[in-house]
Amino acid sequence: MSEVVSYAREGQVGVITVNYPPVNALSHAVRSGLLDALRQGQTDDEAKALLLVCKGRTFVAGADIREFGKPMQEPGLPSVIDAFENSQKPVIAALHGTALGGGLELALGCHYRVALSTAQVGLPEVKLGLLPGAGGTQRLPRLSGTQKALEMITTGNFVSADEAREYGIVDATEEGSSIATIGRAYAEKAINESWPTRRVRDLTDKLEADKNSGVFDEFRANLQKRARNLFSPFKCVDAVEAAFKLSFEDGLQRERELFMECMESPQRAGLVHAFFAERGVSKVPGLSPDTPIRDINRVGIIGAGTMGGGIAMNFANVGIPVRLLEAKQDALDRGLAVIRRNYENTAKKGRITTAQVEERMALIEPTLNYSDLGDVDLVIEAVFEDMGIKKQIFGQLDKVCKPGAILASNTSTLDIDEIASATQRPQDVVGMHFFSPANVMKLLENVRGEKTADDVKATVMALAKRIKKVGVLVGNCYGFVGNRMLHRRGAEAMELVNDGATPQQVDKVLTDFGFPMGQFAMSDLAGIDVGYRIRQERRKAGEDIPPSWADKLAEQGRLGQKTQAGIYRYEEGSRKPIPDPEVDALINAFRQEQGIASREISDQEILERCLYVMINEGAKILEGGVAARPLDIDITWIYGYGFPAYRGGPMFWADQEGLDKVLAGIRQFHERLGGEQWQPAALLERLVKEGKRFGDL
Ligand code: 3H9
Repeated sequence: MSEVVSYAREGQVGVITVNYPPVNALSHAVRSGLLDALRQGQTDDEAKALLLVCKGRTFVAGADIREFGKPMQEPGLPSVIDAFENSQKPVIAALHGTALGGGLELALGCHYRVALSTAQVGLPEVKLGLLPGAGGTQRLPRLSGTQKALEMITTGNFVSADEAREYGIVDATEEGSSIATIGRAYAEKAINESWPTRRVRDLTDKLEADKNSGVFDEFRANLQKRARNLFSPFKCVDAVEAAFKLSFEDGLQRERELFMECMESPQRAGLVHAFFAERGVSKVPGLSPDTPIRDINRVGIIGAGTMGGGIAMNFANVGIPVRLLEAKQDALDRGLAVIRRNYENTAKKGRITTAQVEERMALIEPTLNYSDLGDVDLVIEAVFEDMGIKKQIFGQLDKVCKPGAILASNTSTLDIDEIASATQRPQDVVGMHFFSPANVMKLLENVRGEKTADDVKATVMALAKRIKKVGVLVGNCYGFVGNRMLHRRGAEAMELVNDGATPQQVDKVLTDFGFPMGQFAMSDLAGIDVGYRIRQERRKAGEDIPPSWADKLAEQGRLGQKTQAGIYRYEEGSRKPIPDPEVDALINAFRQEQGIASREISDQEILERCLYVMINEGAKILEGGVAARPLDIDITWIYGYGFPAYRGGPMFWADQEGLDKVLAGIRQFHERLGGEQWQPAALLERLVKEGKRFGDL
């Protein structure tokens, strides 16, 4: 008998138990174990019905993703499910935790399903660039009807046990703590009431009812809007449509073909990389998982502007009280009003209740006094990027905060060690760089200073999870990982415009690549003054930052969306960037002033210059140890800057492109354009020489 699947009889019920931590994924061992156990159940004369149940935190959460891309070992999941469905004895699946993907498909191959009321079910394959490939696209619509099946399969979203019962996906839900007990009682009921072996494949009434509904065209049109660049959601629709057009067997065959197309797509590779990378970032090399964590029960935030307010919301959302400090009453009032408006808008969309709006607002306590930060466990400073002001604030915090409080800065570029030097406790100082809008964006770039204590690093990483962010721990340098690379791309985008491209051409190349927003539209969103102020800071510090046409926009008060004019113009109440001839004229005048001759720039050149410059910088970031692994960079870019997850992040994308090609491009730009940014990274040169990829590091 397999170690991961066991068979035992309890009364008249033959119990098949899967025990393969952490999530009972359908590895080769589990698949063969399931077939063995099923055979035992079939030949056990005392067993009148079979129960499939899982140990640990969840029912089967899907195929074993680690096996993707490797040769498939028999038995495949479809044949396991086929065997369950064809069992002569009724098979009952008892679900708890998350029954997902191949796990739910296995349950759909059973004759009845009972679920713990806290369970969730879903077919999230699309999030991995796949479609349900073990009958899910054929069986789910037979139970739930087309609309629901399409929704679940194309979004990958989970539904609760109660909803699943309502849609016909599970037959019953039960309260309780032991799924084995619930499952057994349900199986006994099946035996006592002589339930037949009801095969989902034979159910056709819901398919008949939906036959001419036109829902497929509607779904495809919808996907064109929300998933334009994605491959697998469209294949999901094709597969579900096959359930209507073809016999069950032919539908399965069609599903398999479409599944294999997805499996072989680069998007699948990118999304699976992103899945594991997201989990990988929390395992920080050199930081033991046993590192103690400081208690964080109350947080102070300095600055009630856009960032500070957004950061405060993250904590209030998970029930952590916040003291929000501002220098002036009117700024505090404005900040609180914005937070309230944000919450009320969320309530209007039905995502939270009006009672929750009040609960969350009550957790945010405004103050004008630093002395009110004496009892907080963590302070996050979120004032604008000015080293002098930040140092003054940290000096003040050092005086008022209790020993052991973590002092964090939300700086996006400045030196954490210099900020820490304003205190007597640099071991407690760390960067916590949130991304705008801070209550929405999932990335939290935690920056370790030279002296930051291990338990502080571990605490901010754990805190990221608590406030539902993805935390990446990075080293201290100008711009850290994310903005250091962004600034390279930003500067290159500016150069491209100097050379003859228009801002809208650059942005279109980036959005066609899959970024939700182009470089220049993003500058308008963040505010042109942000970059301007940073450049001015650096100029003040003696750096040689050349003049730019963006400086001229800032000086004219074209600050971006907030002034309805920046690099683009905006109509009242709209965020849609509209190209502005005035800006074209300003750029032309700038070119003339600087004696720059403009030329036609191809889209390919834009793409290569914008992305290769990032990859080169990413390689330098790895060389210097600012990011520990390529996956830390990939996740930073996916969650902080909207790098398309289906391309796996910049470093994974570079591996897919071929590092030799990328390096050749970088060398060519170095020769043609010069500049430190195009000096090839030694790491990149070494990898190419050794025939390796970033993924091999
Ligand atoms: C599929 O089923 C295809 C079929 O249709 C067709 C086949 C023919 N495999 O997320 P967590 C690991 S496609 C292998 O931190 P949570 C994960 O890497 C699959 N490993 O926990 C992590 O490992 P580590 C469809 C998996 O409680 C550990 O488990 N299914 C798998 O926050 C804990 O994970 C999915 O897409 C897997 N399938 O969330 C479900 N799943 O500790 C994907 C997880 O070493 N999984 N691991 O870092 C999830 O959505 C979440 O993991 C889950 C738990 C909700 C289950």
